[in-house]
This record gives sequence, C-alpha cells and structure tokens, in this order.
Amino acid sequence: KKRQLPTNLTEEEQYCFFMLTRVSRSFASVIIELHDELRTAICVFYLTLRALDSIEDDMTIDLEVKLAELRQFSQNIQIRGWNSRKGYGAANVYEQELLENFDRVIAVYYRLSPQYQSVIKEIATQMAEGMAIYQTKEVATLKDYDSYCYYVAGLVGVGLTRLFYHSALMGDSMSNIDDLAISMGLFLQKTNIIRDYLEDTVQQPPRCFYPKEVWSKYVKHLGDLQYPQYHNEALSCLNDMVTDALRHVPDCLQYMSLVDEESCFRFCAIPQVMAVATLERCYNNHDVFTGVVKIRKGEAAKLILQSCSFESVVRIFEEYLHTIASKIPKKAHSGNQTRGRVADALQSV
Ligand code: PS7
Ligand code: MN
Ligand code: MN
Ligand code: MN
Ligand code: MN
Ligand code: MN
Repeated sequence: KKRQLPTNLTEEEQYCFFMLTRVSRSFASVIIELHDELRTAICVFYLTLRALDSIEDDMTIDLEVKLAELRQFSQNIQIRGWNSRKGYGAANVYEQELLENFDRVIAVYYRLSPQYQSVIKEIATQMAEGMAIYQTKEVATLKDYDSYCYYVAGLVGVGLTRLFYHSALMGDSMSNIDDLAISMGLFLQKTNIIRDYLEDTVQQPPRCFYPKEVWSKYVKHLGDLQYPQYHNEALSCLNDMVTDALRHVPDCLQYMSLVDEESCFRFCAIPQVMAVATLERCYNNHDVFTGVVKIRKGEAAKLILQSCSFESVVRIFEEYLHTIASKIPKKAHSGNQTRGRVADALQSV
C-alpha cells in the first residue's frame, strides 16, 4: 500500500515533484511516499536546500560572488517570481534548471502553512551563514568538522523535526530532541564526506572536509592519501574517520525509536541504514582513495524493504556494526576506540 502522488496537484506542485525525482536519487521516493500532511512541505524544503547546496558546490564562481549569493539566498527565496541568474556551474543540468525556475518552488512554498514556511526560511538562513563561514575557514579540528556538518546537515535534522512536530502526526515525542536530530544529520553528512574523499579532493580547487587534526597524523597534505606510497596511512586515517562517525549511532537509534508514524519512519530510517552500510564498506577499504565506493544495488534494495520497523533497523545496524568490528586490523591505531564505539552503539538499544 504505497502512497502515491495525489492527482489534484497544481502545475507548480507537479513541477516540484518532477524536479525532486531529477535532482535526488536517494530522497525522491521516500519523500513522495510521505503522509499527505508533510509531503509537499518536505519536498519544498529539499528543493530549497538542494538549490542552496548547488551554490555552495559551484567551484567556478568567484569567492566574493559566492559569498554574496549565499548571504542573499534566504531573502531571494521569499521573493515571489525570483529565479537565479543563468550560468551556474551546477553539478547537473537539473540542478541548474531548478535554480533558473525557482519561482515555481516559491509559488508552492507560499501555499504551505506559515509554520512550515518559517522552518524552511530559518533553516535555509542559518545553513547559508554556515556555508559562507566555511568558504574561508578550513576544517582544521574535529570541532570545526562537527560545526561544518552541523550547518549543512545537523540543521536539516532540526528543521525536519520541527516539520514533524508541526504536522502533529507524532505528538510530543518530536519536541526537545534537537541534539538527537543533529546527530541524525551528522551521521549522514560524515558518511558522505568519508565516501567522497576522491571526488572532493580532485576538484579544482580541492575541497577538503576531512579534518586536518585527523589526517595530519598520517600525511603532510590531505591529497597524499590517494597515492600508493601512503596506502597504510590512508587506511589508518579512514578508519579514524569511520570511528568518529560511529559516535553518532546511539543518538540516531534513539531518534528513530521516537518516530512512530510509518511514512516518516521510513523517510528517516532508509538514509541512516544506507549510511551504516556505506560505512561498513568504507571501513579499511583503500578503494575510497582511488574511486567510488558504493553499496551494491541488490543490497540497497534489500535494505529499503527491511527499513519498515525500529526492531528491523536495529537488527540491520547490529549486523553492520559487527561486520565493522570483525574488519578491525590487528595493529590498527584506533582499533580499541572502534571496538568501544561499536560496543556503545550495540549497548544503546
Ligand atoms: C530536506 C530531506 C531525518 C531527522 C540537499 C536528510 C549538502 C548528506 O556535502 O550534495 O554537497 O557532497 O551529496 C534533505 C535527519 C541538504 C541530512 C546535506 C535536504 C536527516 C543540503 C542530509 C538535503 C537530515 C545540505 C547530501 C544531508 O547532499 O552533499 C531533506 C533527520 C540537502 C538529512 C547538504 C547533505 C545531503 C546531506 P555534499 P550532497
Ligand atoms: Mn555541498
Ligand atoms: Mn552537494
Ligand atoms: Mn559529498
Ligand atoms: Mn555529493
Ligand atoms: Mn590497495
């Protein structure tokens, strides 16, 4: 009994859901299957942040121009009829098209309830501020790394939780859980950063999200990790990064235990389960430094089917955590810490 799009959508709403399927591989189906009360609001939230991230990711524009556009963004998205300038270096043609036709997203935004509108507006404002800060600030310490991830993903968790709360689909369990919501975002963002090492480092200029505090224990330059002479250093650094990400698992599991509306649960749980599976594939896997590490199609399909209940999600996490523990190299620098994080996560449920 999969929920589908209603047949009475406005033309602008149809455009938004169509663009959602073009710009997001991973979120389109779980958003479309959301409860009617939240589907459109979360679609608009997604497209808004996707557009903002396209600006952040554009490495072809001048720093000054980018800073101005990031700082203007949350005002622009409240101007009926606003579209971006042409000629972004957006990652794909649909991201570019979304920016150039953003007036259609704004039209749908203005039909949302005022509470949903203010969540989207406030989170976009704060995220853009953080993105601007990190245009000129390097991710030096683990604290910087957490703060960057807070701006680009923790805030998404906070915003989604407020949308859930205002929807009244889940009652009071969705209030006062910002710390858990932030962990939900950090776990996804850190997994994305770990996996995207090569994609990010080969860019011109390179984009560096692994914190210097971690990689500088092993190499002089972050880019060195990709070279065969630093094979062992790369694995040690990678395993440190995965160990750090595992810190968020107890919070993520606790958050998911509170989501008792089925469509919201799947929306939250599927990306988390994909993330833990991705971390398991990345752990001690040198391919992260030479190519793209992805979970297999069949494995992903199985995970989507199994992300139906909290108990089932706990079992999936347990399985991947055990596999990570079994892959800890005998002489791993961070081996005991990794074992500790796995134990903490398993104990938390
Ligand atoms: C509103 C569903 C469910 C409580 C576009 C979903 C970049 C990993 O870093 O382009 O550019 O390589 O691959 C999603 C919490 C955010 C965090 C975030 C909005 C979960 C723009 C996803 C998603 C919170 C900022 C991948 C964070 O993009 O990254 C909605 C609960 C967008 C969620 C960015 C990253 C997403 C991401 P990058 P990508
Ligand atoms: Mn980005
Ligand atoms: Mn991006
Ligand atoms: Mn990335
Ligand atoms: Mn990406
Ligand atoms: Mn190798």
